[in-house]
Amino acid sequence: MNAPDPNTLNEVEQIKSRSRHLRGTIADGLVDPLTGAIAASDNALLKFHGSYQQDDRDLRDERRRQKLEPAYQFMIRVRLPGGQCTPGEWLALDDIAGAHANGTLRLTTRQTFQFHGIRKPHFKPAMQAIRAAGLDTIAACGDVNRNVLASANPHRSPLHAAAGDLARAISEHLLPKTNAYAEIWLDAPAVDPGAEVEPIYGPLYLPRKFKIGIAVPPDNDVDVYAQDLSFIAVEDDGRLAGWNVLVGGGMGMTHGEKATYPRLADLLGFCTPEQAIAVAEQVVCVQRDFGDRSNRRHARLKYTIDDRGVDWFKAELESRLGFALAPARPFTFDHNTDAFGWQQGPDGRWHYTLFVENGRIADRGARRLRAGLREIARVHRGLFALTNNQNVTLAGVEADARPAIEALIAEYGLEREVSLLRRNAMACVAMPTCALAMAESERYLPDLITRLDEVIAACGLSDTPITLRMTGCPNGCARPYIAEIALVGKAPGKYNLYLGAGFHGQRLGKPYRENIGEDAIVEALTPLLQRFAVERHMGEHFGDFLVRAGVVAAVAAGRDFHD
Ligand code: SRM
Ligand code: SF4
Repeated sequence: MNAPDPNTLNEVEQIKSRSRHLRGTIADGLVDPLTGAIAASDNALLKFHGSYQQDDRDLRDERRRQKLEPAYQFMIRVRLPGGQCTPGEWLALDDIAGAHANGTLRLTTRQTFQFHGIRKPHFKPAMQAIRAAGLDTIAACGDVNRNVLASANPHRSPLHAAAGDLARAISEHLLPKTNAYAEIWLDAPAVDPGAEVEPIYGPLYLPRKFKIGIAVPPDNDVDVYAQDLSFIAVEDDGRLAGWNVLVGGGMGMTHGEKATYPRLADLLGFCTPEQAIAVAEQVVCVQRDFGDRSNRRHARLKYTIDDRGVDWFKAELESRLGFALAPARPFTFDHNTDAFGWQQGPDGRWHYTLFVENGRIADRGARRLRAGLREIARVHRGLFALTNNQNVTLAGVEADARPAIEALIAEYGLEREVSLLRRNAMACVAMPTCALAMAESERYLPDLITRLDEVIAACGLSDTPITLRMTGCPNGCARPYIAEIALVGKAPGKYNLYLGAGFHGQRLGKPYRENIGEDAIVEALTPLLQRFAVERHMGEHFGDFLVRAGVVAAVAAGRDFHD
């Protein structure tokens, strides 16, 4: 393990180094009755435990006027590799949402649950309830390997099952080993932090977050090109032959800072099923040793690879592995979206994918999503498989169990007629909980889509799938730069518009308009959709058309994104 130069460590690295393996003073902060917050330095550590301190931004101005501290609250993110959740776990998480959080569950773009609006007195009880449900939140955030994604629904095929198994195995293998989580949240007896060892991460953990996804073609639902490390299943006669390996994807950037950019992952080669865990570990270790610990905006693996070159990275990885990756095998993706409604799997069981607009599970109006899914959890004998697009699949339904589930879907108004544009869209959380949001996203995209649907219908494009993603800031939590239409928050009510990405996430979009509001967004898109309707080739996707028609240039590499 290379020791980083202590003189160049950024502030978060210094907090980590003093933290006694992620303990800091979190435990003291939790019982401090004078504030709803915890110490600022503990905020950096809290992430490793799967939580962020936030405040309700809708209330900020009013509380400032009243000279009150912000309405502090906590977001908790569950670790759920492969997005697999049993009905019992669903019921327990639903209870926690009601007892400790804001009464909603939020399905994320990384196949797990978030709770919002947890006040300090409820914080530890919520964490304990999650553990009592058999789940945890360890490393759901922080400078470590995060929730590992897998193509949704392990019941769909043996390859999907293998992807889910690998997601769980990698997640376990790369968990931090510190006892801090058990001590702070679960009242476990304290151990001496000085005697603890993090065999994979070392004392400073990683320079930045690290993300892994595992895909089963032709679905690119995990968006392999956006992950730090991806595995793509390669099939041989219906069996898993191994995995293609990709490295160096990422979405986050900062407006106006050209040194930051989204980047698509590079294909490195192929490994056998037995080699996959070692590959994951050693990719993490290379980044641990060479990632930038002085500048957090330059600390993701994508920059390590761009600075040193893919060939250097592959050689470093292979020297640590002690074997060379085989040449990558052919693969084909054709979409990164979900298939909705009932589908039958090869074993005869049924799977029902439910559209959850922007991942928010709440009881609103006639569509009582939270109550309906709770009732389904009481009778469902299969899995709840969270998708990578903020939706949920009721997986593994026996034919004789279908009618009961269908009756509940109807009773709670869960099935909703929505346009293809809406079904394939994603929005990040943004306001009012996200501290970094510059504009609305989850709360606003539904209304914008209603307007865009009219344009799309007038163009006769209602049956043409187009991907649209919105985020409230350039960090890219809904992976916008690989959606055919992307809107990225710049200021309240204003967005940058990016166009021309590949339909299954294989090409970055390009900046098209800056800092525009709703009318200008509709005005910019309308003539392009009209041209697309008339001039497109058979089967051509919107993003491909825009590049062919010269509306935007294809982005060759992330570094060229802003030009
Ligand atoms: Fe994210 C930070 C929400 C997926 C890139 N993300 C945040 C925070 C925690 C804001 C903060 O740091 O204070 C957001 C909390 C909002 C809230 O109130 O809940 C947040 N990110 C989300 C979620 C919930 C969006 C959603 O609508 O589902 C997703 C949770 C994933 C999970 O379950 O683990 C989420 N975030 C992503 C993705 C997509 C992905 O991973 O596939 C990305 C882009 C991919 C990538 O990492 O490159 C992403 N989030 C970021 C970044 C920019 C990272 C960078 O390299 O620059 C930040 C800010 C940061 O890390 O400094 C961020
Ligand atoms: Fe917040 Fe920005 Fe992520 Fe949206 S993209 S959740 S606004 S950090």
